[in-house]
Amino acid sequence: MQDYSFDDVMKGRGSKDAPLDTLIVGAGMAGLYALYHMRERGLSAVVWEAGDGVGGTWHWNRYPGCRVDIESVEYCYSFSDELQQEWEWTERYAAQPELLRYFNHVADRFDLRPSIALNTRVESAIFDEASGLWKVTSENGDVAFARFCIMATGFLSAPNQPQFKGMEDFEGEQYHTAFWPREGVDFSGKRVAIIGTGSTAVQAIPLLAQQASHLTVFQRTPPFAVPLRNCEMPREYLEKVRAEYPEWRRREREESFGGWVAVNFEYADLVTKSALEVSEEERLALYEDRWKSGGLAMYNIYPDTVADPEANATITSFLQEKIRARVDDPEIAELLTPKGYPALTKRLCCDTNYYETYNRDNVTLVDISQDAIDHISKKGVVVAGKEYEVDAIVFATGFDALSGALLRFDIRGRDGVQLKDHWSDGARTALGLMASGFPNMFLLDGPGSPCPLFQPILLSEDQVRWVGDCISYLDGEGRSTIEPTSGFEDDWLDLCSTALNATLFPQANSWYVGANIEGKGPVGLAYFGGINNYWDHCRTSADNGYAGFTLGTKTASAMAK
Ligand code: NA7
Repeated sequence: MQDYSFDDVMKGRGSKDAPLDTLIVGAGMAGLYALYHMRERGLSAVVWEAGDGVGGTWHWNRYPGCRVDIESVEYCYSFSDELQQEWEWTERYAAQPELLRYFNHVADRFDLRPSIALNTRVESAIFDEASGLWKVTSENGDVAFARFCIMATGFLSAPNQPQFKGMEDFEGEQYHTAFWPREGVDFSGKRVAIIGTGSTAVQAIPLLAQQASHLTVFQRTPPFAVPLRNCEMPREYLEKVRAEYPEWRRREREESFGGWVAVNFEYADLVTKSALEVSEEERLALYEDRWKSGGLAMYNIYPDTVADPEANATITSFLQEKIRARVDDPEIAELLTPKGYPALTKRLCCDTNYYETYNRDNVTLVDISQDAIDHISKKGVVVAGKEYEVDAIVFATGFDALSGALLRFDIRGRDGVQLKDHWSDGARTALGLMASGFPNMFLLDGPGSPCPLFQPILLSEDQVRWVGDCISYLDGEGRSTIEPTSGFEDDWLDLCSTALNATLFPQANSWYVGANIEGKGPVGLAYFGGINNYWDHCRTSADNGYAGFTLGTKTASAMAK
């Protein structure tokens, strides 16, 4: 692996007179493929990446237990069959180090590194109307100009760090799971607090409990967690999927959530019935089968479980009983059993010995659903007048999802309008791909896309192709800019809201709908109308000369160049 200096990456590229075709922000899963694809199209492309390595999510999240909860054979790129055939996944669900190796391998195998400027955090991206170019500036003071800006900034990449009173007074150590020290942390003999019980905490808690002298878990909302059932990758399964990849990928794209096809090391049969159409016996047998399969297979089930309260109640009570059965102390079991919101509407967590961890003597569960954390003292966490003394606090408090990363730097479109102002009432996009007033700026896995309910690698691959086709179209037609009309953006927002409101998802305070961040949701932050419908909309627009978008001609000053 050889990384290149900023100057090497940018050599002779990206000036106002010789702009880049594309500047891509972020070297995670979406940005790496965007770079590959734009190059394949003969477009110039560079990536600016804030971190000192590639891999995005898997570069930053290094907390104990961090692993993907979509099967490894599915949670990987599909664009290169050679890559699919050669990468040797070692576990059914890859752990963070293996995923990081994979994305580094991709960067090397496709010779992407010479075009990736690491340690280059974007400070601003400003559309210059006179030239029709994006001017991008890094925190280091570097400047580049590009015809198109592709935001591959990640949908779970802006960590949510609640500001508790007194945090700065705490005398022990504090960590956020999304900024985990590279060298790891040794909690042996220490009293540790963890705040949050989402997917991240559910992965970390069993391992923290094994190491710490005592672990205190502060739980605001109990999650629904199901066993992951990770194991070494069965050789014959890997071979089978490799032999059948075209069909797996087709089904992932067309019939499922893009990577949640596998059940019991097989394709899942697509269930189209209502949960209420079948006998209780049949329904429970299917739930049991999915539960035994492990992981997100519980989603791959009667579709009305996410739309109809009565149908949902059947899976909610099934999962509640599974939780109670795993915890020895009935009072703790009740605290751990979610009530008051439908199962599946907060993302299911996938666990390895999560509930059993509460049967250990060195673990305390503190319910903060009624009495929130009051403050952090010098010695620990204070709730309802009681101080829990600890040596370290771990914040597993999630992310400002989808729009968060795009609002943490200065993006300005036409007339100097800032994206944060354009989105002051919530993120608005057309097709999840562009925002009105921000010409030639594309979003990958962004707000208004189906990303939260789809496998993000596959979605971004397909979005990148849409973007590539769009740029080729513009170039072919001699057009210099594309941007959605505000009417199209309004319509898309309406569609997102209508689709969302036809589901039970707004009933939970989750990142899916922005409700985990104060003042943000619940909003139609994503497209919940189904992946096939999503691509119908995207294709229809493209096939009709990008209907819903305004295409600009070259400005006089740009023509002169
Ligand atoms: P999540 O799922 O958003 O979980 C964050 C957790 O932190 C959740 O339990 C929150 O409680 C809790 N939280 C957040 N702020 C606070 C405050 N102020 N006080 C107490 N507790 C708080 O994030 P994850 O990182 O676990 O997972 C994100 C996704 O990554 C996951 O869905 C997978 O797709 C991968 P709450 O539930 O809001 O009451």
